[in-house]
Amino acid sequence: MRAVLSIGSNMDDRVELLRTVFEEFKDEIVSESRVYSTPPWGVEDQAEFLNAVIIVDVDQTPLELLHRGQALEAAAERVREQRWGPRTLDVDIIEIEGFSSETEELTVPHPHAAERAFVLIPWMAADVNATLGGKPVAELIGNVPQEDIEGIKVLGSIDKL
Ligand code: A4P
Ligand code: MG
Repeated sequence: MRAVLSIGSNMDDRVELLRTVFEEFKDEIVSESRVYSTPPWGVEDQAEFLNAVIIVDVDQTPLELLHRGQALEAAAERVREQRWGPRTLDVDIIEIEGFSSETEELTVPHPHAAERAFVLIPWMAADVNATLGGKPVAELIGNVPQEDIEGIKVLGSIDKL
């Protein structure tokens, strides 16, 4: 099963926290973006995030993959205080090839992906032909506010950070 993961951190050692996800999936990564610094979306009064997108091929069910991401969040001592608020590590499943779900536990495709430059820009970098809901990600990027895009900066590949 092929899945697109969006990972983010805006607390503690952000690079090392993102690295735990790259490490966890190292044998299953098909493609990955570099790490980006991104202005906070949703709740703007919080620290800058680091974000990346990883495309994985896993021999697992969607819920098993979700739980694997949640185990990484737990290992990062993730506490859930505020919606869209600060977090040590967030592992979101953006899309799973040939699968959709609308339960509270797992909503895929991710309902906010199309509005989020911090997802779309790294995703297109990992897969230039990516589509979401039948639309090219490149086209969706054209619909997000310009200021969201302008604030995003490439930091570099995880191996070099
Ligand atoms: N869940 C349902 N669908 C999914 C999915 N596709 N992937 C469930 C992952 N989890 C999914 O997750 C709460 C529940 O969502 C889980 O129990 C899982 O079963 P959560 O991560 O605690 O909370 P949330 O509802 O996703 O809200 P959260 O995490 O507060 O917001 P988001 O939507 O994850 O956004 N700005 C920048 N620049 N970069 C960021 O990374 N992240 C957020 C958080 C806000 N602003 C940001 C960033
Ligand atoms: Mg989340």
